[in-house]
This record gives sequence, C-alpha cells and structure tokens, in this order.
Amino acid sequence: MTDMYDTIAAIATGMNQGGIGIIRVSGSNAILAVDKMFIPKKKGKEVRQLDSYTAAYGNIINPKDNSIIDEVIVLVMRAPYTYTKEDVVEIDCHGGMQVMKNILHVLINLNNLTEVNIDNPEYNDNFEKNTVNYNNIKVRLARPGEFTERAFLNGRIDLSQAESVMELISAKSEIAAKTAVSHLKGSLKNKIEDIRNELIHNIAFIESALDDPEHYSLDGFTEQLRQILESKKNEIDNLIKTADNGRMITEGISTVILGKPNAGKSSILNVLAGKERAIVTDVAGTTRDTLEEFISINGIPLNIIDTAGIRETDDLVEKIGVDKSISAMEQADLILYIIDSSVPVDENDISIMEKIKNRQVIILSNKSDLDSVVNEEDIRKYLDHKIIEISAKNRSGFEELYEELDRLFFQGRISYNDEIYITNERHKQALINAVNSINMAISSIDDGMPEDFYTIDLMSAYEQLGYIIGQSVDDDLVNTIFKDFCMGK
Ligand SMILES: Nc1nc2c(ncn2[C@@H]2O[C@H](COP(=O)(O)OP(=O)(O)OP(=O)(O)O)[C@@H](O)[C@H]2O)c(=O)[nH]1
Ligand SMILES: [Mg+2]
Repeated sequence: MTDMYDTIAAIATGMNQGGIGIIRVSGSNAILAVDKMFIPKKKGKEVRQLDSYTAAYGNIINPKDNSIIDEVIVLVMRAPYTYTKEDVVEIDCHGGMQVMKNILHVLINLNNLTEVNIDNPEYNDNFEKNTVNYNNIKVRLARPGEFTERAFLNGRIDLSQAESVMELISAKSEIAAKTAVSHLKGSLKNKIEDIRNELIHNIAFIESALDDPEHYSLDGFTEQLRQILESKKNEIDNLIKTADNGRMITEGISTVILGKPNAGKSSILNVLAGKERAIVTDVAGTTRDTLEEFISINGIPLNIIDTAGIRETDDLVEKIGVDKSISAMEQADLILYIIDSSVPVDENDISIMEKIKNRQVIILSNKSDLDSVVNEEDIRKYLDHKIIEISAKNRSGFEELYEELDRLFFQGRISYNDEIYITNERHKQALINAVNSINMAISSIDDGMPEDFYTIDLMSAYEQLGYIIGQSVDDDLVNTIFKDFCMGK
C-alpha cells in the first residue's frame, strides 16, 4: 500500500444531521494540518502544543481568507497510542453537513494555500504561528475503512478484530453487538493463535529432527502428533459449527410466518413488530408478497418474514406470492406456523404441515378469543411441535411464544455465553480449509508416510488459519475487506 504514509481525513460521524459532527485526521501531518487552521481561544493551546489526549477550544478558520468556519473543540492523540497508531486529531464541530464539508474541504486543500495570511489579527495575537513551517502539509480524503485498515497494517489489531469493527457498527441487536465486541477484544484471534502455535511448534520439531537426527528423535512422535492433530481438528470443527449461530446472531434468525389465507399471519407480524407493518383485512389473500421486518425479542434478533397465505389458487399474482412463501419457508431457520383455530383444519393446512414436519417449527393456534373448532389431535396427526394458543386480536399468548423462543435459541441452539462465534463467511472457509489440510496430514500418518510428507499439509493448515487474523494476506484481499466499511472508520 503505497499511500500508507499519506495523512488522511474524513467525516467520522456519518452523513446525517446531528448535534455534533467529528472530523478525524490521521497521519504524520495531522497535527500541523489542523494547527494551521485552528485558532485557540487561549494562548498556549495551539494544536501542536497540546499533550496527547487533551483538547482545546477555538475556531476553525479558512486560512485563505481568515473566515471562521465553525467553533470547535479539537482533540489531539499522539502516536503510537491511537486508533491508527499514527498521530490523530479529531475536530468536534457543530454537526451540520455543510459545516463539516467546509472543514474537510479546507483540510484537503491546505497544501494549495501559498502562505498563511499573517495579516489576520487572530494570528497576530498568536504570532508564534508565523514561525511554524507549514510547507508541504498534505491531507487527502480517506477511503472507506482506511483508519481501521491502518490500525491493522500498523499492527495494532489483527484482521479478525478489524472486521469486527464493521460488525459492531452494523450490529442490529444486543447479542450481535456483544459478539462483535468479543471479537474486537481478540477472542477469535487468541483462539486461532493458540492453534497455530501448536501447529508451528510441531512443524518446527519435525524439521529439526530431520535436519539433526542425532539430537532430536522422532520415535513415538507420530502417535503423539496424531493425537494433537485430532484435538486441534476438533477445536476447529467446533468453531465451524458455531457459524450457523453466528449467522443468526448477525443477520437475525430467519423466521417465516406461514399459514393459510386469513389465519392472522399479518396481524401476528404487527403484534411482534409493535406497529402496523402489514395490511390486515378479512379478505383471504390480502398479503401478496413476502414482507420482512427485523425485530429483537428479549435480545433475540429475528428477521421476520410475513408471507402470502398458502392455498391452491388460479390467480396468477397470488400464485407467485404462494411460491415465494414456500421458498422463504425452505430457507428459514424457524417457522411460525399459524393455524386459524376458528375454522376447521383443511387441505391447505394439511399440505403446509406435510411440508414443514421435519423443520424447526412453533405452532401458533391463533384467534383463541373465538370458539375453537380445531382439536390438538387434528394437528398431532401431522406435527409434533410445540403448540401455543394466541390471539393477535387480544395480544394474548405472546409471552409464552417469547419464552419458547428463548428456550429454543438460548438454552437450546444458541448457548450464549463466552463461546466464540464465527460470524464471517471468510473465516468459516479458512477454517474448513485448515481442517481439510489437517485431515490430509492425519491420513498420511495413518498411511505411514515419511514426516516431511505431511509437514506440507500442516504448514498449509497453519497458513489457512493465518488468513483469519491477516497473516500473509495479499493487498487485494485487504482492499476488498475494507471497502465495505463506512467512511471515517
Ligand atoms: N377474532 C380474531 N380475529 C383475528 C385474529 N387475528 C387476525 N384476525 C382477523 O383475521 C383476518 C385476517 O387477518 P390477517 O392478519 O390479514 O391474516 P393473514 O393470515 O395475513 O391473511 P392473508 O394475508 O390473506 O394470507 C382479519 O380480519 C383479522 O382482523 C385474532 O386473534 N382474533
Ligand atoms: Mg397477510
């Protein structure tokens, strides 16, 4: 990365109207660049004079015409104890978009200014500024994710931690945020490093023994190595197994509301979402298209999909809707199957129940406020999942649904404790490749192959694991990862 030494700047607080806005500047010119355009209210509070992690109050001016752009607070953080390990200055201004753009514009054009206007009365007060050499102070606009990329390239964090910054920013639920923070703190990195250390230790031992058979003996070593490899393989396999939960944590548990027309699916979505999200009418076939809503119930992230009621139909549009319902059902982690308990189970119900019997299902027997004509036996012929009586109209029975969700996903499938979750497809693939390489090494041991034969596979497992934390990854990969970040991060 040839532009690694440029000083970079960006609006860090997003492109929206807020109470305050922060412009972040990082690199060797950061302090002098902001110094050039900042007039402190108090003498001695020039940016260049500030200690690390101290702030000063004053005006940002355009040095070209001395006009005041905004009243700000600047915060100086000196290398190496900063986000990027470089000098960082943050300008804390009045959040307006135009103001932030103006400050950024001046920053990245500082180098085009010939001389600082020394006729500025503010500068005269602050005559020291005239003795500072501001030549060649260049700042350019940061690329998305470039601050975090520098934190990685400067070795402050590994790649898995850098990626978790992105996860944290986009976390849609408490549990997703917690997982991202655990990655940020290095939980995954530490785990991967432990496994890699074990591998490299054994590779080194084999290499030494082959080079120097007099001092290192490989007698009995392969049996021992085989055991170690089995145990490391299990550890990696366990990580891979968390990927499903990891995906549910970050994207939400994909939950489809399924049932025949008029069962009350959209009414239930509205209760769950706490707002009138979907149209509800007594016309069977109201919902024509799938509709998604992200909600969090007791911290459990659910991506809820309301669907068109499933029935045999000749209506072309409704048919497309029904096909979409079925395909959403096929991809779902969880199905909420809605039965209208006020009308008998019919062939539409039976066809749905047959489709979902081997899936993760909670049966909601809706309209419990009306007289029920559906017996438990009518359902039990097809499904043996939990049945909960609810009424979308009276909003009753939902507590029991929430408890069931809790039971399924916290105590059952998602045991949410200090476990590390794989939330990233790239990490999962690297883990799978590492397991494959370890498996090859194990079969070579079983086939009695010479040691130098399987060190190649062990080395490849070591490298694959290295990709997760960003060891020997190429620039293209680094660029791809950081380009999905937002500006200013
Ligand atoms: N009495 C009673 N009526 C309900 C209840 N839930 C829904 N309804 C009514 O049932 C009708 C259908 O509700 P919807 O929520 O539109 O049903 P749906 O399953 O989404 O129907 P489609 O979109 O047509 O497949 C509406 O008139 C609702 O007011 C309930 O718990 N009790
Ligand atoms: Mg509907």
